[in-house]
Formats: sequence, C-alpha cells, structure tokens
Amino acid sequence: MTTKRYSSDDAELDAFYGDIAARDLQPLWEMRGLLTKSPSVATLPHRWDATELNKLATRSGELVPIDRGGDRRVLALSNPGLGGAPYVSSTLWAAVQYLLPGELAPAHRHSPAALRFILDGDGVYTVLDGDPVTMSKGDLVLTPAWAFHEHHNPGSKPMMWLDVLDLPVVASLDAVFFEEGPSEEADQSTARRSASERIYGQGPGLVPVRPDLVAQPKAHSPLTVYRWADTDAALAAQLEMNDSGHAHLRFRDPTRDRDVMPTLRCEMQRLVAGASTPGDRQTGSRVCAVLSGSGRVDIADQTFTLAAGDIFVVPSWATHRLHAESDLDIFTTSDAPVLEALALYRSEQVDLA
Ligand code: 1HN
Repeated sequence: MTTKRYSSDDAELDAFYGDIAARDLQPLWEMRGLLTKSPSVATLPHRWDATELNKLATRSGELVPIDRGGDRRVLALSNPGLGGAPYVSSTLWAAVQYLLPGELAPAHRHSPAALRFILDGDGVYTVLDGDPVTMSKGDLVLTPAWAFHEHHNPGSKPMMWLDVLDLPVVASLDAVFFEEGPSEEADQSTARRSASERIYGQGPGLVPVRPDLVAQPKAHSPLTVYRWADTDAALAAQLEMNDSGHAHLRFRDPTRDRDVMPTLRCEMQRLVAGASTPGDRQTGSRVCAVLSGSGRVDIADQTFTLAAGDIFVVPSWATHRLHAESDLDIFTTSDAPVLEALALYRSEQVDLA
C-alpha cells in the first residue's frame, strides 16, 4: 500500500478505509480542498535583487567550470513557496545564465521551450539549428522546443542573461525529451544578422514569397530574435499616441496570429516616471525582469522595490500593479498561451484603493 489511508471513529468504516487503501483507492467524500472557489496557489510573490544575482553569478564563474552538469552555468530562481523545487513558479523555470569569455555551452535540444532576455551586456551569440544569433541588451531570443542550441562567448567580457523555460509544464505532462547535439562550429563569417532576421525581421508585414526562403510551418515563430531597437521604437511610438504614460506590447509570430511559441507569451511594458498600471490579475504565472528604470510592484499584499536587473514572479491570480519612479522598462513572460489553449485563461482588472 502506498496510497494515503483514511481513518474513521466508526470501526466498520475504518476497516473499509483500510481495505480500499490496500487496493490503492481513496474516498472522495473525505477529501478537502480539491475544488477551491479560486485557484489555491503555492507559488509566492518574490523578487530577486539584481546586485545579488550579478555577484553570485560572477562567483559561479570563478568556482564552477562550464562542463559541470548539463554544460550550462545556470542559477535557477527557486520560488520559496515550492518546497525547494528549482522552479520560479508552478509552471515556469527562470534562471540567470553566466558565460565567461572564450567559453562554449555546447549544443543540445529538448522538448521544453526556452527563451533568453538580455538584461545587460553583449558579445555572446547563440546558434539555433545552425543559425547564429547575436545577443545584446534588450533583445529577446527564442529557443523553440526541439531546436538545437549552443552559446558562444567569443568576446572579452563575461555575459549574464535571463533564461525562461516551460519546463514545469512539460514535466507535469510527462513529455520531457533531451538530446545532446553535434558539436560543429557555426560559420559566423556571413552572419552579420541571423538568417531568421534577414528573412522574417526586415520590416513589419513583410514576409518572403520565394519557396526556398519560406520556412516550413512550425509550431513557433520563424523569427527567433526580437531586437531591442525595434521594441524600443514600438514602445516610444505608443507613448507618443497617448498620455497615460504606459506603453504595452506583445511579441508575436510575424507570419501567424499567435504568440511567439505555443507555451510562452512575451510582452514589454514602458511606464514613464510617475505612471502606474491599473491593478489586474490573470490565471497563469508570469516572470518579469526590469530592463531599466526604477519603481515598485505590488503583488497581492506585498510590495517590492524595483531596479534595473531585478527579476520577480507574479503567481496565478495574484493582483499586481506597477509604479514607475523613473522611466521603467519591464519584460514579462507567461504561460498564458497554455491556459488560453485549454480555455482556462481568465483576466480581470481589480480596483485597488
Ligand atoms: C537549457 O538548455 C539552457 O540551453 C538553460 O541555455 C537553462 C534549464 C533547464 C533545462 C535546460 C540553455 C536550462 C536548460
């Protein structure tokens, strides 16, 4: 017997509970908290401080070679509500990854999808199924499920970035696969821009027609990098058009009406100094990173100050609200496409006093 044994003061019922437990059965009528009025969420609101993350990532670079466990030097953000799991929320993995000059994090692929958001620095390039993509501050780089990827730092400075994966979702669906890759050097000589950008990132609404350039239909955006210059210009243009002091945009597949990847939604917000967002809450969790500026975020009954490089997590259905002290740029990724696909997505504004 490995299942839970229920008990009763009534001897006959208690014997029955013993017999059903011996057959790995449980009585629904004794269970509590199975169906709650609103989500019962273990993930806690939390913020990781940029200065601490930078210091500890630097120490990991001094202490730990790249070829230890998984060939990635990664510090997972472990949510204090999740009993020691290496997950930032019940559905998302988030981490900082640190790569020293001259290092290579060799190729592999996995069924969980990943993305990188670059909070500072440049110099690293990642190779996605053979296509080299440079990574610089403010860029969003996709690593779609089952794409081979390796990271190179040919520069002279260490580099750190944010990784987010849908790993907890894929793990809970018992669908994790992993494979090591071929280790060939990608040809950087012709890669001033990735092929993905040259074909799909030349201008809004422009897609290739030549059959040899049209990507095979995949489950994710064929554009694998969203450059900061474009994101910045789109945010600035939105702000010019309204006086709310709040710009908000979503990264989309340029060829189809959908999110960048089937499991992950990515958004960017800019608040001018003094502006606030309305309070709202959604099902599904989100990881947010401060690209620049300062302010604070209220999440449920907690308030966290925010500075550039900080990373925080908003649990499912927790009311959250941003306030900018100086102009604030915030990247967000969430599991919203999963909830939407399953008709479980809910979103509402919450009036806060
Ligand atoms: C992974 O493949 C990377 O390739 C980073 O950079 C973090 C965390 C869990 C599983 C795979 C990477 C990861 C990861």
